[in-house]
Parts: sequence; C-alpha cells; structure tokens
Amino acid sequence: GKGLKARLAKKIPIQREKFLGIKCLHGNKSIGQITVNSVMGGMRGLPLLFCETSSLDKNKGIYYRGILLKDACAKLPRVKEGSQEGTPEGCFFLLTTGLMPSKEEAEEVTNEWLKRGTVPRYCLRMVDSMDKRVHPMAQLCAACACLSSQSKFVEAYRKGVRRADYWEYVYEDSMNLCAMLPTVAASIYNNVYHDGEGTREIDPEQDWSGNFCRMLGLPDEDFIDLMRLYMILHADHESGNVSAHTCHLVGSALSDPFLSFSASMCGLAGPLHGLANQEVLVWLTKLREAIGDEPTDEELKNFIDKTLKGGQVVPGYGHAVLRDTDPRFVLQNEFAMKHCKDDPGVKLVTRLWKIIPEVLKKLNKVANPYPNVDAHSGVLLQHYCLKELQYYTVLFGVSRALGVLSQLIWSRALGAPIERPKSFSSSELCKFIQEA
Ligand code: NMX
Ligand code: MLT
Repeated sequence: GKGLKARLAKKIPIQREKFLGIKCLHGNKSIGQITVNSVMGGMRGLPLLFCETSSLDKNKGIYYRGILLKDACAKLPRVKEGSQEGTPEGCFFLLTTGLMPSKEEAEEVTNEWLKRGTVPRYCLRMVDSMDKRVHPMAQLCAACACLSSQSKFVEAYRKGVRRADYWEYVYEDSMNLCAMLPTVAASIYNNVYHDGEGTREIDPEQDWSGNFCRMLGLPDEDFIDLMRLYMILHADHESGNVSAHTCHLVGSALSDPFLSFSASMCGLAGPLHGLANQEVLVWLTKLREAIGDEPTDEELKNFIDKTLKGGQVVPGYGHAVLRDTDPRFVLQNEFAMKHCKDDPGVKLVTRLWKIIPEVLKKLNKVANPYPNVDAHSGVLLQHYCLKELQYYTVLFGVSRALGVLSQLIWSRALGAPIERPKSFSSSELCKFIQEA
C-alpha cells in the first residue's frame, strides 16, 4: 500500500538498521563536552537528544525533514481550490514519513482523521463539567489524559505485544488523538466563552482546519487558511523544547500517547514556553492602553524599559537555540502583509520587531534579542475575531500534537529506551570538580 502507515512500515526497518548500526559502530564516540554550566544551566546547547522529524540551525532557522520551513510551507499540497496554504495533514505526513506528500497522500490523512474524529462521550462530559475558571490549557491536559482509556497501545501492551511492534499502536493512538483534538479544543472554547453553544459535528467535506474553525464558530475562508499555516508552523521544533522533550520523556516510560501528550501540554502551558503567546497579547494590550495605537519610538522604548525594570521578560522575544528572527514570525508577518497589513495590532508588532531588539541588545545578556513565534500569532488571531487570549496556547497545543506525536512514533519505532540521566547533589558536584 501507499498510505501513511504502509510508508512507515516500509521505512522503519531501514531506519532501525541504520540507528542500530550507528550505535554499534560509534556508540562510544564523544560528540560534545559536559561542563558544570551544562549541569547547572538547563543543559543548554548540549547535543543530547535524537530527533528525526525536524532540526534547528541557530542562524538559518527551522527545517522539517531537511526542508527549510519556508520551502516546506510553499511545497505542501493545497487541498481545496482557492486555498492558499498547505494542510497540517500534509505536514504530519511529511514529519512522520520524511516524504513530501502528493495531494492524494495529504488528502488520505485528512480522510483518516475525519473517520477517527469522534470524541467519546465520557470525555466530552468531563470537559462540559469543567468550571469556566479552569484555564483552557489545564482543561486540554485533563481531556487528553482522560482519553488514555482509548489507548490501543495500552491494550496491546497488556496482551504482551512485541517491542518491535509498539510503534504500530502508538501510531494508531497518535492518529486518533490528532483526529479528536479539534473537537476537544473547540468544546473547551465554546464552554468557556460561549456557554457551550456551537457544533461538534464533523463535516466530511471540510479538512481538519476547516472543521476546527467551523467548530470555533469562525468559518471565514481566510481564517481557515491562517489556521492551516498556524498549525504547520507551530507543529515541530526539534526535540529539546519543553513540550517535545516532555512528550518523549514520559513516552519513554511507555506511558501511552494520550498521557505523554497531556504531560507535554502541561509544559507548553508555562509562560516561558507556549503561554508566551497569551502573555504577548496581555503585554500589547497594556501597551496600547498606556500609549495608544500609534506611539512614538521613544514612547515604545520607555514602555519596554518599564517592563524590564519591573523584572519581567519581554514576552515573544528571545530563544534558547535560534539567534535570529524566528522564521515562524517571518512567515506569519508575510501572511499579515498579504491579508491585513493595515490592522493596528499588526502594524504595532511589525514596528516593535525593529525596536525591541535594540533595547534588548543593550542589556548585554540576552542571547537572542529577536522575536520568536509567539510575538506575532496573537494579533493575527485578534484580527480574525478570535479575541480570547487565554485560549491561544490551546491552538499552539493542537498544532504541537503533530510534531511531538510524529516524534513519539519514531521513538518507539527505533526502540528508544527509558530516559534516565544521572544527577548530582551540590557536594557531589564539588567533589567531582576537585577530582577533575
Ligand atoms: N526579555 C528580557 N530578558 C530576556 C529575554 C526577554 N525576552 N530573553 C532572555 N532574557 C534574559 C534571560 O531572562 C536571562 O536573564 P538572567 O541571566 O538575568 O536570568 C538572560 O537574558 C539570558 O537568557 P538567554 O540565554 O538569552 O535565554 P534562555 O535560553 O535562557 O531562555 C527564553 C529563552 C525563550 C525562555 C527567553 O528568551 C525568554 O524568557 N523569552 C520571553 C518568553 C518567551 O517569549 N518565550 C517563548 C519561547 C518560544 N515558545 O513558544 O516556547
Ligand atoms: C518552541 O516552539 O518549542 C519554542 O520556540 C521553544 C523552544 O524551542 O525552546
């Protein structure tokens, strides 16, 4: 067969052999040095993890399966006449198989997800029973953990399935979870902001993003295109970021994909990670209240200074790996320039792109003073009337599922072992230093 699973079944034995070969032949080779800073500095920059799906180059940007993100966006097939962006379904195909899908192959994923998208009633009942004060991200984590009772992997593991076959069940769970996420996420949105109004019916004529936007009550074609782009851009970011690493770590204990993804979302919910997209909008709103929609450069610089003097970070700026403007910021800005360049929020974000780096550079400590993905997304969502800031990280989460679950399938396919680094107490570390 030519479908996604068949492609994987063909590719996995080849990659497995390569992986084992590298391990056997070169397992003892050193490729980096661990310093005291590595141990005390969040392992920043250490070449420690394996990731087949995507990689970052600190200056050149982001690659999905070796293809520059910008080019991947340009090449992914468009499903519908008139749609200007590729589909996240095609992106999932690319991330998992390493192959750019044909139009038919991308559509095949769309159709699979349409078939698998029904969310069990007990999960929706749980979502419906949530108090509106529970943050949408906490609701997403709870709902995904609850879906664990659907896991085909758990069932197979209990029956004693062979280790070499784990990936097939992780694949099934991952496909089901991706398929169900728009309904879960839209239900959270409608419960928190629209008293539970809105449809949960999947329209078989729509793609994954089209259905999601329809369920959010925002069926505008341009917004659906924005959502397709958004879902592609936020999907994968190699494996060291908090959400991807968490999914891998939890999955390495053979927790099922629903639990692993739920844990990953708990990480994405932090303000230094995915929640930054909410924080950016909070910050921009305060800025506009304080100095208006068209402030002078001086007024902007003073406002940024005030944020820094208050001991806060400027949200949406900086990155642990990238050392230039995040390509995902640039691609969103290109979308904005095409569709809504006169929007006051878009204009402000575009101006700040030049001003904030100047201010951050003067601090002499910020490794990357340029904007990241989160600096832009909020104003675009605002433009298309998705106004509820506390919901923004859920969109990031739905997208991140595509990347971290692709990675999880490969972790099981390659037999990645349980992750378990060694730790030191401060006195053990001192002893180590003295002996070194
Ligand atoms: N505003 C002010 N200070 C900053 C910023 C910023 N945007 N970015 C880094 N710094 C500071 C940082 O707090 C640290 O200060 P100190 O030594 O006093 O603790 C110093 O600069 C060095 O940090 P870096 O090595 O540049 O950054 P690190 O790799 O530790 O962290 C981030 C990366 C992304 C966590 C950091 O840049 C940040 O906090 N940015 C703002 C929050 C944000 O936008 N996060 C979203 C990241 C993307 N995502 O979606 O996950
Ligand atoms: C991400 O998309 O995961 C962020 O840019 C954070 C990171 O890479 O550390």
